[in-house]
Amino acid sequence: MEGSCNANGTCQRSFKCAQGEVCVAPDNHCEPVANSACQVVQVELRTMVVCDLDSPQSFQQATQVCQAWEGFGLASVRTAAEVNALANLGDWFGNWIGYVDNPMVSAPGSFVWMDGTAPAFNAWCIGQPNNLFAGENCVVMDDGCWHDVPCDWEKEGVICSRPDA
Ligand SMILES: [Ca+2]
Repeated sequence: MEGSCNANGTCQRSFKCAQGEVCVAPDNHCEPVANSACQVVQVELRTMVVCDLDSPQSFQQATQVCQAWEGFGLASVRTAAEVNALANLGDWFGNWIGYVDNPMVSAPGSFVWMDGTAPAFNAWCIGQPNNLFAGENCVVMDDGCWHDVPCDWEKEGVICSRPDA
């Protein structure tokens, strides 16, 4: 549908591309997301997008992968049931999620969810977080538990969710 999104490629507030489509500039139309490595999955009561990409991506790039899906960002994971549901999805070698150690908003080592979810639940792997490389401010979910890792590490797995669902 042409003219449905803004010149910068983002959808207008009143219009959303169909699930699995993104707004594409400069014609401002919706078309299927180029990377078919992403799939929409139901995780407990939430809708998530799980990607097993063809090439490794940094945390920053993974954020953009999620933002290509209207309304989505890197995922929050809120319950053990969600962790279990996600454990065998995505990429075997790790999946970026939206949990970050941001010294600007909390003490070092205090991770926060990018979508504002209260950090009441965690699923750290044994011995994590350990800030091993003196700056492990991003988090990868791998085989059902979480590791803090440097944000410039590259992973093929990306998990996205919406803040309100
Ligand atoms: Ca670590």
